[in-house]
Amino acid sequence: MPIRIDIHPEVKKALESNHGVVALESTIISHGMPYPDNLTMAEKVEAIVRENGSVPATIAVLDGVVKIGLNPEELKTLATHEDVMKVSRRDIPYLLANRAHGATTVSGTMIFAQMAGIKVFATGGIGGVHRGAEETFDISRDLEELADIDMAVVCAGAKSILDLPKTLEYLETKGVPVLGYGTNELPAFYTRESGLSVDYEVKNPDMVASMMKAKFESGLKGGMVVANPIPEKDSLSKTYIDNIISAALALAEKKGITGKAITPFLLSEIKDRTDGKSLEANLALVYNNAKVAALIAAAYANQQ
Ligand code: PSU
Ligand code: MN
Repeated sequence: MPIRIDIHPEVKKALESNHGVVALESTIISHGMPYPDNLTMAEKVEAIVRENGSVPATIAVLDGVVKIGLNPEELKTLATHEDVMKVSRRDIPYLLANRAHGATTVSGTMIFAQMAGIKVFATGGIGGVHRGAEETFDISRDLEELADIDMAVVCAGAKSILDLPKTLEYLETKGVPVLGYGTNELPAFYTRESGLSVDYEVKNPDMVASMMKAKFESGLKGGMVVANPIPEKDSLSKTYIDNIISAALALAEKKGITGKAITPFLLSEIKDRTDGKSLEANLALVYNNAKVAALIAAAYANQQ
């Protein structure tokens, strides 16, 4: 049973004519936000990528077929269907063999984007080393794909449900540069500050494109993180959100939630505890990342 990959004609044409293409994940749609905000978000992100000179390719698996670029009806299925798996690398064999629906995490999306030849990916936040990982061993597969796959991943850093210093150490071990987009501080998703430094500050899309070219053409293997801070006006107060995250983490522990369920649980718990303010911030940072990724994809296409 060969893997079936269906590349949307618009994406195919863009790839063939060396036009910028931005991969977009689908776990954020099916498991990261409630309906209908998730669908509005998915549509708006695609529009923003287009407005900024690239073609969007939202990636998911429907009935066991890998979709690179979705039509409006397929986006709606992902946003509303009850039975959509959260898919990282280890879930792919089951998903394909059983012709199931799957929403791809950063890990899953990178794998399929690479198969299609896409080099730039926009998301909200990447997975990383979880707090308490020294006990639980919970380290997201996202970090391994970043280590292996030639791709620039634009995100708003990672939220403090993770252990950010350990996540940075892990990325260093794996040879993944963390670039701050217009900042030398690692953004922490809902906030612009984390107290931690990025490896290098980049000032514009061309600088990122040049580093991508240097890394990918030298055969070094692996990706890079482009950490793009949430716009000031949309950011939340650090002490406010950190307290809420701590409470959500304590509840997850009390309930014994582990594995792939923990990130979606925390996201939904944080949303409820902030009366939706975290969701507003999440939407704003995703839009900001889509824009920057579109500009980077266009700049990278220009340098080819
Ligand atoms: N972080 C967020 N929002 C998300 C995710 C992470 O702020 O929606 C999703 C992404 O799809 C990411 C995945 O790849 O969670 C990581 O899951 P895990 O921690 O189970 O590896
Ligand atoms: Mn995990």
